[in-house]
Amino acid sequence: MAVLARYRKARAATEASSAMVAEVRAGLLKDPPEIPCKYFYDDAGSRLFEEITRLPEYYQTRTEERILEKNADAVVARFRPTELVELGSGASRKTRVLLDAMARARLLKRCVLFDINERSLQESLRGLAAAYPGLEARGVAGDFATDLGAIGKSTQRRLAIFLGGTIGNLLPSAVPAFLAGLAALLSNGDGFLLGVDLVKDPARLHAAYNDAAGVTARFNRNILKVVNEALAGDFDAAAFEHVAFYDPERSWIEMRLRALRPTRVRVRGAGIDRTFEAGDEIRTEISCKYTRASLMELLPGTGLQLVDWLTDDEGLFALAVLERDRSRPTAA
Ligand code: SAH
Ligand code: AVI
Repeated sequence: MAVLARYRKARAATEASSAMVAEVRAGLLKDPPEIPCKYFYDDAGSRLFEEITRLPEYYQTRTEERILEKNADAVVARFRPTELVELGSGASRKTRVLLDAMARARLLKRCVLFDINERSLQESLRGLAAAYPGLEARGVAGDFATDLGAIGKSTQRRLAIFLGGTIGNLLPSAVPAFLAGLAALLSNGDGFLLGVDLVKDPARLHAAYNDAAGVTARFNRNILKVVNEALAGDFDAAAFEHVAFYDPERSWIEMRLRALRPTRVRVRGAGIDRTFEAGDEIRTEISCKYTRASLMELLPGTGLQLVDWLTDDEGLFALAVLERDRSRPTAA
């Protein structure tokens, strides 16, 4: 059977880069300044994230994979999907656990990957095309906060997945609208698996974001190189140190870059010229940690309801099994 593996961009490159100018400018003018975390993921940043997933301290990836392996057949039996849709797909390794379960159930037909990094999409699509002959695989490159509509509706029964705890990188206040946007791509009774990192001992969280090998620090500083390259900036990454701490009031990890000495920065493409004093910080990421209850608070009005909650023995990570509300009319 012919293999279809293609990808397209949700927005023209010029539009995406003018969005970056506006976002980086607005972020750096904030007090305290910030750079949106989606800009971590150029090719080097995506490789560094993959390295993070293999670190002994970063329990998230391997824990989620084990939960998936244990439950994939049951999830597939429940929703009987013929099409898998993955947001923030990255290297798409865990994707295969579900594709295998769909293939075992003789349901597998289609797969849609959505990611901001085009190379990750291309490599993942190539890998899936080779591993699953006959799979109709396509990719959409875009920002899941704004471009989900580019995925389009489907007549297939869909299972959407958003793994890795990436939902935690959105502000909780932005999550309901994001979930409603995702629900609009589904039909009544379709499923959605959402990976959430759970509230736990702060020491465990601290270790996961301050690994001994310093990979997370390199990942964090890489964002300055991304800004320099895309927007003619002159950030000296060596003048900033990695900071990551758990904020128990907000239940999130916050990553920052702290200036080690006074440093002047110009980002010509974004019209920025400012000095950071020693100790000044730029927020680069939040990573929210949830409980079943705090996640459920975000669901009303989204069109999604929680039908199962799958965790590991230590309660480190959870897969929320959500269903597109059957009582709602499906959007046209
Ligand atoms: N799902 C994989 C990868 C998680 S890393 C896993 O569980 O291991 C987060 C992924 O989301 C990366 O592949 C990154 O490129 C992508 N990403 C981050 N912000 C994004 C955004 N705003 N829109 C689309 N993709 C994004
Ligand atoms: C992709 N995301 C869920 C990761 C996280 O843990 O928030 C990104 C990351 N940041 C530091 N380490 C990993």
